[in-house]
Amino acid sequence: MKKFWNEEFETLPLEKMREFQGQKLRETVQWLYDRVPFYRKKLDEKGVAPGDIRSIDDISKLPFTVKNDLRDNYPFGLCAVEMKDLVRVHASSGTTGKPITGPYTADDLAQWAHCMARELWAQGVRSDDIVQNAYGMGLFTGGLGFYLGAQELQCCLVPTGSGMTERQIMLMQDFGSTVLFSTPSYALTIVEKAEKIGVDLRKLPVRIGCFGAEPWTVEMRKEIEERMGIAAHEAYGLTEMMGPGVGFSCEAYRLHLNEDHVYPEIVDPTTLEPVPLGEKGELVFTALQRRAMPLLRYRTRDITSLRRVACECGRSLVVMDKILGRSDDMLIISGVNVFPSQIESIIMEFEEAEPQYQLRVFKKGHLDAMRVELEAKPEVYGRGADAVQDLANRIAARIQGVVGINAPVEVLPAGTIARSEGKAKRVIDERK
Ligand code: DLL
Repeated sequence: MKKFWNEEFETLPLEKMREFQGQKLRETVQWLYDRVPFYRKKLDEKGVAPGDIRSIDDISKLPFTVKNDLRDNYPFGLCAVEMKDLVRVHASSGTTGKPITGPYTADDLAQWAHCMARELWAQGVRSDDIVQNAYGMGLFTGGLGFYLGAQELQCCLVPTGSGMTERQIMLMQDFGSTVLFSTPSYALTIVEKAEKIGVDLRKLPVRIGCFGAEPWTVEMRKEIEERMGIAAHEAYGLTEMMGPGVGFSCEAYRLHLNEDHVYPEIVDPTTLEPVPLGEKGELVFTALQRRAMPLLRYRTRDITSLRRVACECGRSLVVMDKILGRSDDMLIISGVNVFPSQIESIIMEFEEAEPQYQLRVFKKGHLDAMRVELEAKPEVYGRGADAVQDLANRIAARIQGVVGINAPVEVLPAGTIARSEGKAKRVIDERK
């Protein structure tokens, strides 16, 4: 039984990997210099010629790319190929204005399928699986990206898309789905609905979940695993780099990056200097093999760290820690940096709390303040108002102790917090 989808690259020794990355970087820089005026100008300004890129270490000579560069060149200004050579365009909406486009050549699409196949294989998906794809199908890369992977493995794909949760559960029962693809928050919505209508998902054939597209804590993973009776795996990616397929968790639940396709760096978001392995900073990616719109040193805004680990799964691919949050989601409450995921971890420590929460950010004088809203398990409400208030007080005290901020906690009536069908909205900004 083969252990890896692509043994050569998934287990390539570091030195060989770096050699390969260097060669691909050189090709990509030349490709962009010859075809994309934006990059030619940027490289000229830095005084860097494609020939100066001799090894992967030379990446530090290259300019960064930021989200605004994509917006300014919307929709296809950064494309390195003609429109006739594109076979697909995805896009991500973001919060404001024009979307970010993700164009693919036929070869880019094949690479994407390959990266997705590595992921699904590592997570235990096989050709006899019935996979229910509940990621949004459309411009979002989740649905069609996972479709490509499932196709590559020749699974039986059920493209439900997200939403219509009762129907998801019915199909899961009727078709005997063995794998679920969705965001973690939507998986939780499915669990909750199933419990409500009296369906025990743990008794169904579903055994693997491939969840991603938003931050979630280890505690949240365990909760979903227990309530669904599955192994909950992780997918990481972004539209600008292909979509899902950038990183995937293995049997040891470590998230490996496909670093032969996307070269990762961690930099200090203010100085843009690289930080040492294991230290937190902003994740930056360079596309090494793409042709339609490869980006150089793209600042993702995601905050995490990288590690070189002798992983028991046998992969040598670099390991990425959980995404703590995005630098633009980072809240500064009474001078303390707070990521929603830190609050999630604390809430999940409390058995009486549901894993449903929202952070409301508002102005208190000149400073930002935050209120935490969550729901309690039904039995807590049964114990009366004092029990509900007591839970709120204990969570607030724990947040004070761990994060060091004074944030009021409100336990809302069951079902008040909007349930997610895609990416959950955790922060409600009332500052404007
Ligand atoms: O979310 C691609 C994707 C689809 C990944 C399905 C995994 C599964 P975008 O919509 O462009 O692409 O959003 C990218 O989502 O920069 C992170 O902030 C966040 N994100 C994605 N995966 C994870 C994850 C898709 N596993 C942005 N953990 C990224 C934390 C994640 N954040």
